Amino acid sequence: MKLIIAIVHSDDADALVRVLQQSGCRSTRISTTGGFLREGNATILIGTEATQVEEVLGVIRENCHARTQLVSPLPPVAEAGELYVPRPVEVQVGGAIVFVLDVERSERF
Ligand code: 2BA
Repeated sequence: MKLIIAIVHSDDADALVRVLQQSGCRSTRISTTGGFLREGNATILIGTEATQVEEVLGVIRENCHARTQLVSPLPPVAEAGELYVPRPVEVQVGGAIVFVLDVERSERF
């Protein structure tokens, strides 16, 4: 068995969970926060048979879209009297960051 961990944009999470459900996959959505942007995203946990992994990855690929976002970098330590004008930089977020892990054992009690 495998555990797929997918970190996705919050706006894509509902559709992804719905399509996974329609495909017969069980999933859990957790509300998470990205360490860099400090903005909400969603982490989807999907326990699945190893033979289903590629199909699940295909569903994730089709339902999660890359976006660009502007970020204002933190100001550097400035000398007194210096003026720092922050220039937003563009970063690309997602579509999805995916980890596939081996599951040693899984039980439902
Ligand atoms: P964030 O940490 O908020 O990162 C958002 C986007 O900012 C990233 O998109 C990346 O394009 C950029 N970014 C992140 N750290 C950066 C840095 N140190 N310097 C420059 N740009 C940086 P993605 O790579 O698509 O990541 C989307 C979200 O997935 C991340 O949100 C984070 O929540 C998660 N993530 C990405 N890689 C991860 C990893 N190796 N381990 C755990 N979570 C990860």
